[in-house]
Amino acid sequence: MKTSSKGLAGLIDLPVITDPRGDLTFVEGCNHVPFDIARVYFLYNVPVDAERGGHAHRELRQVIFALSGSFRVSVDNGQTREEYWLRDPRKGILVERMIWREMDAFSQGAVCMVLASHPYDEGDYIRDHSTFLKEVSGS
Ligand code: T46
Repeated sequence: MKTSSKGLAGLIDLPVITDPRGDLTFVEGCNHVPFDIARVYFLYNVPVDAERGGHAHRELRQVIFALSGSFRVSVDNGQTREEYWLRDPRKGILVERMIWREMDAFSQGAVCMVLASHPYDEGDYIRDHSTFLKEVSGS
């Protein structure tokens, strides 16, 4: 697994096979990402002024990629906030549990792919920032 971390999000670098027909990138759960992939979802047709995310997950771990175009992901652990720009389909960010995330600045036609460690469960979401701050600080 090629993962590095310089901050709140892990950086995932997927392999690429290049030949005259173009590039091929692949991803295997528990190999290129540090969990079994239970769900994959896509965000597309996103208006350039849209803001997505605005929540944290109690258990869910995810890796976020920009398959096409670019967008910004802001992550926050309750103490520190960092921004990452995704624009290369081979490079993703690992967002661990109990990290608040916001996504914006989508380019025209951007496509976001997310690999998730669990099936969808609305009960795993914390959609209120003050609740997040209380839970992440353990109070
Ligand atoms: C995240 C960011 C990066 C489902 O029914 N199944 C699903 O798998 C997902 C992801 C969503 N939904 C429903 C729940 C809502 O009624 O789709 C609706 C929109 O979801 P939400 O407002 O949470 O979408 P985003 O783009 O703000 O957040 C999504 C993920 O939910 C979230 O886990 O980290 O993308």
